[in-house]
Amino acid sequence: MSEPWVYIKDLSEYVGKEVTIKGWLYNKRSSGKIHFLQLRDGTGTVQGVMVKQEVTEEDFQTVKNLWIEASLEVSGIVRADERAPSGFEITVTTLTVIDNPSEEYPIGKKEHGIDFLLDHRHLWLRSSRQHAILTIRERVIWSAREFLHTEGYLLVDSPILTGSIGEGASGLFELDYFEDKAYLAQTGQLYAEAAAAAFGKVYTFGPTFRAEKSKTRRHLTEFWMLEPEVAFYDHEDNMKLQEDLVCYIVSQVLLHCRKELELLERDTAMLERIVPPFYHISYDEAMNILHKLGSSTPYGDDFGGEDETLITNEFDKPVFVECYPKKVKAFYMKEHPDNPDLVLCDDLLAPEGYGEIIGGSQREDDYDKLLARIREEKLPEESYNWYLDLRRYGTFVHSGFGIGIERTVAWICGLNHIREAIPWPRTIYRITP
Ligand code: NSS
Repeated sequence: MSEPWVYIKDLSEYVGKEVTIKGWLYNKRSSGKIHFLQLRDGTGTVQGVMVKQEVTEEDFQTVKNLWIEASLEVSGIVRADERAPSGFEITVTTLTVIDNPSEEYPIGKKEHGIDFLLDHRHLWLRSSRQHAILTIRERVIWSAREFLHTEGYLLVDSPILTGSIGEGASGLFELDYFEDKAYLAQTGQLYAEAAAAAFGKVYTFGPTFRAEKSKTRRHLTEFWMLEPEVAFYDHEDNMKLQEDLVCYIVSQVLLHCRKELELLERDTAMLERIVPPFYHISYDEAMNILHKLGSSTPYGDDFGGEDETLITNEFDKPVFVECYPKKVKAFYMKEHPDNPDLVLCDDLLAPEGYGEIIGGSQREDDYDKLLARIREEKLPEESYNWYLDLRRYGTFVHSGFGIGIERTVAWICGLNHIREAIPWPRTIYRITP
């Protein structure tokens, strides 16, 4: 191979030059004397035009027998072409087959059911749609981390194997740990709180696990969560940080991922609206809205996915629902100073029916109240000794939240199910591939 190996995304720098692309055959069609090869290399797709008279007879015949997803090295001259989706085309000069599959690629042009696609997730990832979604996912993560880094937050990784229950005893994955039991982390929060006492502004980021038997379009058993925690931030400061972070993420996706949003046919007008201020309603107000809209969820319950959808449909931007009843929320949330039945917390609901993408709260910093809550919830007290130390030694007002990466990606991409927002979705029914 004498021509330089280049990536499809960089073709604009090689107009008029001969280059080599290494990749796969995404699609092909022929019109007797010309083959049109759709080539992809992970950075983009480009059409290779192979004219019978301009290549060897052998290369021309070879293409006739190629299956979709054959791996190839294709050399040719780069031409600017306004009609081509990428803006470029390659006039093929030579072609080397690395591997021509011995059978037809299982994912074809016909519509496949979702189970078939999920069973073939390892191949489905090669589609341009999945490429667009995962490119946006990467931008969501990158921009969130960039925002926090720039604002002086320290990333403090939290363990996945833990001995303390983070959110609640239901929904735990439990495993044998030598002579003992361990849990897969539901959250990094408790560790983030310890880190906030050490370093002030911190966040954790990693996979988290919930053994919830929820079959909804919003639930995975393994999902990625980014959890900032800030010393001396109260409930209000906490919501402001959430608003700023979400606005930054959306603005960065709009700035860098136009092509991907277009491919997904996402209505970007709805995303352009994502600027401060977001709406704020109390749990009580949310209940009133729901009851007016005919929901039968009783006062005092947590909202289901359908309730959240109903609420968000009333707003054209994200909405914070604040101060839920204590009994439906986790043990660590701070009791409301004016009403001991409520806690200082917020759920941030994304618009267009998407619902909760963030759960956050001010933390209970009073030793006695926190211990009482641990006992009320019948959590194993001994495993919270270290957590209670944070209230024994220099307790402090602090707040934080968790933003679910997949729910955020599903919303920004306009997906109707969360399973496409993660490369390898895990749900109650799926642990492979
Ligand atoms: O349970 S949360 O509401 N809150 C926490 O875990 C806190 N410990 C976070 C904190 O304050 N540091 O979950 C937070 C977010 C929630 O809003 C969703 O976006 C996402 O995590 N989440 C999920 N995504 C996908 N699947 C499931 N099952 C799921 N559960 C929560």
